[in-house]
Amino acid sequence: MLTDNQISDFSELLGKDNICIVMHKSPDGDTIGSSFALFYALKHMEKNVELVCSDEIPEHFRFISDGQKDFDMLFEPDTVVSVDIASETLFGNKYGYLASRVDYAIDHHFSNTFYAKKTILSSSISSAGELIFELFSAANIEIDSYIAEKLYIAISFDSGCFRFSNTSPDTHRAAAELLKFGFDASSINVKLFDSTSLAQLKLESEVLNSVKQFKNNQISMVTVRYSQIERLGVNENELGGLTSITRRIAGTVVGITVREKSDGEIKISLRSQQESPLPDFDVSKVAGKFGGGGHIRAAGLSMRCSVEEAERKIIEAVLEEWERLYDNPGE
Ligand SMILES: [Mn+2]
Repeated sequence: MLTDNQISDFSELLGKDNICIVMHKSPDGDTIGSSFALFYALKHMEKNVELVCSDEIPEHFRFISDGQKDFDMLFEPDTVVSVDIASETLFGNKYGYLASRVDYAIDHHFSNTFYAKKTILSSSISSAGELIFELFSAANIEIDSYIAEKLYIAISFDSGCFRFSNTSPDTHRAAAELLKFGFDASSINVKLFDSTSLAQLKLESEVLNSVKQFKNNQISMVTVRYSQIERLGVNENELGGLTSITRRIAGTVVGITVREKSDGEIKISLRSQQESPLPDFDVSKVAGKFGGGGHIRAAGLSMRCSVEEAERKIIEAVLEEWERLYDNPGE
């Protein structure tokens, strides 16, 4: 449920003009879908509005951006709005300078660093798409099938097609409202979740072959080296699925994906999924120790060191938190 403050901040935003909407770097289905939905809603209100993203839209997400690949600043904005961006570093390089002048951040990450003048944050909600759906409803903004489809994509993407624990009755209610517009949800979900290139499947099988497990196989760590990505010809933009590959190993409570990028940076994704009565393993807490962030069950960070060192540091930090939580509770 939205607060009165969130609703009044959003109506204030609706009173502005010359608006620039910013997506996060390495754009995903949520930031693209929600930003496009907001963009068209503001366009329908006859606002001067533009969309930017520091990185290119990966090919498999271009059905969300209507084929658009990159974004140029078309005019100097009076108002800057970020969508789905938890912290300044996630603005990326090209539009990183906008991070210091954001008027409204619309976000659902509890690790949000409050970099914006006003932050419309709902950290219990599945996606920026669901939050924007709620804001549109509260502000009586009329949506059409185009906008509905973008919001549905955003919600389905971030909720893992309604499988992740961030999926609430409200998430389903939002999706149900949006589905009334009659777009082809089935083909959207196939594109988002079931379509993988052969090269990517080969990479996944190599990666799973080298899985390392700890604590009775409840912690799984996989490592992806840049040389593998290059050899198999997988597009670096299309590696999003690897971040949750450990989820697919039955029995995994904490999943770690260590990925070496072409520039040598090491990107680490952390995922957790525990069933009660185990207390939650908050992966954003571990990510935070290395300057990263995210949610309780999905977080990320990056390091500049060798792959081996990154593996050692992250497993050490995860084991430390594991032992505190599960092996020596109450200490
Ligand atoms: Mn999101």
